[in-house]
Amino acid sequence: MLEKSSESDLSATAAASQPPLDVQAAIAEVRAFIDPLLEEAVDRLAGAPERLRESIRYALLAPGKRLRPALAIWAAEACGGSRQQAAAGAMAVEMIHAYSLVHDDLPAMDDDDLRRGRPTCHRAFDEATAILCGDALQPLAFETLVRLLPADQAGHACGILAAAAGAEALVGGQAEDLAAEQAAQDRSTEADSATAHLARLEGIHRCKTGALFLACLRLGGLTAGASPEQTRALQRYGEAFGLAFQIADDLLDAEGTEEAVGKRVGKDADRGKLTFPSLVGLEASRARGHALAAEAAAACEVFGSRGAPLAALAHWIIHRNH
Ligand code: GRG
Repeated sequence: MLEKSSESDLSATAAASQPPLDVQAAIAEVRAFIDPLLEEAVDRLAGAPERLRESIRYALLAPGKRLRPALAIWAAEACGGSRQQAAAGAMAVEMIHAYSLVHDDLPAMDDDDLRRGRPTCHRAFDEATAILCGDALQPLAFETLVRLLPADQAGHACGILAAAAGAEALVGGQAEDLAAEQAAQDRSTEADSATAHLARLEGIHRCKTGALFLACLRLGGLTAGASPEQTRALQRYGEAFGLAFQIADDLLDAEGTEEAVGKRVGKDADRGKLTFPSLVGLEASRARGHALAAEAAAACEVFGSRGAPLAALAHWIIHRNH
């Protein structure tokens, strides 16, 4: 399904005439490709203390959706590259993502017991091990890029990932999110207008969630030698996708079940957190999510049929129930 398309496939007309893509099956295919590579990266840590290594295996190979590897691989394929070329970037972003989830679940942050349908890392192991597990996943991501990418791509790839994971993106977004939660509890921002709240919320999500999604697409594009036009399309796709994903995540927290989502739900409302549904309501949130998904899919037109998995994922993301 995700094999490289022949030249005759390349027009948007051809894309439109193809059968709809089964996103779940395509994601399962990505997982079957990437998980053995992630497992191998953990096995390579033979010199690490066993408990630490097993916590890394537990966090990294937990049954998540593997959306970030899928984005990196499908971005590369959209630009005419291969999944093999995209593999290092796909592995590295999943390592950063896994670390961020482990740390986010810690008692000092979200204090969660359930993640990806299983006890969180600090529950399955202990708090110190979970902190160290996240600490170890970060250098592992950069080591993976340097070890597996051609020398002329590795430095650029490390820069892309470092920017997305750093204080002006993922970590900064988390800090802002924690501060916003505290402010909501203190009721110190009550005077702010809904527009100001919405702008703050979108800023948090651009950093906390969107930056890593964009990094997946940039890494995929880099490894495939994307043209400037393709790079711009990936950027446009990523910006719309990131926000659509977050709106869907908020909707799942408001309406989903713990069984389907694999983590505690309803916690945003419990904590008075800023979310799209709390600011604009469920229906308007859903409508915005669908509009953003359509915008992301439209950005894929430049790729012809090779962009079909990315386009289908954008629609799936807002319809998903987990
Ligand atoms: C601790 C630096 C640091 C950052 C944490 C990832 C994160 C930032 C917080 C997680 C809390 C959360 C629900 C964020 C919203 C978006 C998000 C990252 C959801 C989880 O991503 P999925 O749905 O997860 O792709 P799976 O488990 O499928 O990989």
